[in-house]
Amino acid sequence: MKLEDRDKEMYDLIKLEEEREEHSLILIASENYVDKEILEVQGSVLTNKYAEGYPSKRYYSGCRYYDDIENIAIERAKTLFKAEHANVQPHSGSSANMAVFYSVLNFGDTILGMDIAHGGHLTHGSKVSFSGRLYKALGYTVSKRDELLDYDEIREIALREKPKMIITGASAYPRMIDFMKFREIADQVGAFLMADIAHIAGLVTAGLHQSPVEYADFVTTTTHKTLRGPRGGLILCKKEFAKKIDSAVFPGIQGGPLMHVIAAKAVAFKNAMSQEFVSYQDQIIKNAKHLSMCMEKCGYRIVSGGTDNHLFLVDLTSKGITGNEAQIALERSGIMVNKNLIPFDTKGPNITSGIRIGTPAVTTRKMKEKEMETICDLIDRALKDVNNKSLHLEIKDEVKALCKDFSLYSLNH
Ligand code: DSN
Repeated sequence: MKLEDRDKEMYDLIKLEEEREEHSLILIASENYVDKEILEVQGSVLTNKYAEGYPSKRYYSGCRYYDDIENIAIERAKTLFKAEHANVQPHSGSSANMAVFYSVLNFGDTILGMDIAHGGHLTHGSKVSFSGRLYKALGYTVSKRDELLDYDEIREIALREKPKMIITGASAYPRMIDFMKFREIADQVGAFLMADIAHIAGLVTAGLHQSPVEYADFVTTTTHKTLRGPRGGLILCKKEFAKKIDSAVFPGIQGGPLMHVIAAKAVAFKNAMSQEFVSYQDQIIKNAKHLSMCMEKCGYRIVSGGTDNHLFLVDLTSKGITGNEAQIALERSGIMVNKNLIPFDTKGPNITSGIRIGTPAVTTRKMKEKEMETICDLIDRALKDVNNKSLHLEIKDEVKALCKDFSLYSLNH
């Protein structure tokens, strides 16, 4: 029996979501559209099996093909990132980060990560996450002067506080990160270095952002952002930490691996080795730079003056609107962004003074600089009158027409 007949309620919601994705401009920096084969693999029979353990060391029978699948995923991850060891089992980026902490830290140890209000992630030491509750978490910020990472200041904090682990990587930082400098700082204080490249993983594999693999003891990432794979996590590390990482993931913090997701990760890693993927990453950056420049021309202040990667932050203060108001007005217009704190924000995380805009998903639709100009115009019109619902409905129709020319269904990637 088909889903439509068996559970019409759920079938209808999925169809509605398909329509939303097809007809919206997705500018949420952490989202993307996966290839059809990723959907196929994730929807396969591989979802049926328990495969606790690792290849050749499973706890259940019947894992013959799963060993091959996981080995392929591991080998591809190692090749793609030029890493000594890969663990492909983390269910998410948060699990990957948790496993790294669990592998070499004791509860109560000091960690130093990027403050979430300045672009860091929840799991880099926020008080509301396990990372800030189980460990003594300290944060570094961007500089007030230029809104960039200030490596001298990070060094000062590290020398003073002597963290056992330094965390680099961000969820909302529009500039390149110098992982070599972080390594130097970590070495000066004898700290482990973990680089969370969830956002920039695709740029890293394409050679468009410095790779942390050579510098960091641990590299974590999600597989679904710029990397355009299934929703999941990955840990890369030096050989010396391989055993510790594997046992921290299983049985440390997880039970059975999601083998359908691991197979889909392997497919994504293979896709990421292609020249087409490198060109895609290059276009993501070109689009982000162009869109941020267009918005600047329209009078929006761009945090740090622009972007080097796939995202940028817009400070809405001078426009007299909050990030929350902007998010709502844009969603009504068929444009998806997220409200985001800007450095030294005076508003809270539910209101914010800014929005975060990213170009991975629209670039997957094959949109280029010309479309970024159209998108800028659509955003600007919607934000000029955040309470004008009929205007937003008009814009939504224009968004739909633009999306039709770049239909997801016609994509052959
Ligand atoms: N929630 C993700 C983001 O949007 O950046 C990070 O995990």
